[in-house]
Amino acid sequence: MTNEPREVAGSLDATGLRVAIVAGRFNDAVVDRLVAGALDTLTRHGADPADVTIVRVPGAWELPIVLDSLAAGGTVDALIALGCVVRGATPHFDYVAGEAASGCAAVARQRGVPVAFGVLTTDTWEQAVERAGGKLGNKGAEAAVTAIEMARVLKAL
Ligand code: INI
Repeated sequence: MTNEPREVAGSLDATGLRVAIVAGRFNDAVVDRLVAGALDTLTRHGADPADVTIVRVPGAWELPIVLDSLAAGGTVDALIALGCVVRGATPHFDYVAGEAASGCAAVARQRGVPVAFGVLTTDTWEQAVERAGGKLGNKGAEAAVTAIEMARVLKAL
């Protein structure tokens, strides 16, 4: 008998997974495309739309508190954070983008529920559009794939 390492990997099968998408309304023209990309990806991978909850919040700053509440509720296998923060000419960007990122990471670590980070943080509006179904793909769809894989990894551990 050979000794083989135990290898754990997550499939991309979303059948039966309960997923919540939390999306900021700020820059909603872009964020709505991220939501559509995430939803399309989840259902293409087998998720039942009835098992997907979409929660809208004012902006990226508000994402972590709602993610935390959903994770604490114990009714979701994975969370997807979607938003769009455009730098413009204000240092506000750094606070909003920074807190969104660290808050999402904290929820995942503290609650043990994966949080896929699909928050665009760009210098310009054009860069955001390119990443929301434009020539550089759809960050919402990418986040959905990550959410599925991480939900499966955690279930397989
Ligand atoms: N929220 C965003 O999601 N994106 C932004 O680009 C943004 N800018 O630029 O200010 C933004 N600000 C609002 C913030 O998320 C909060 O909703 C607000 O500060 C109230 O708490």
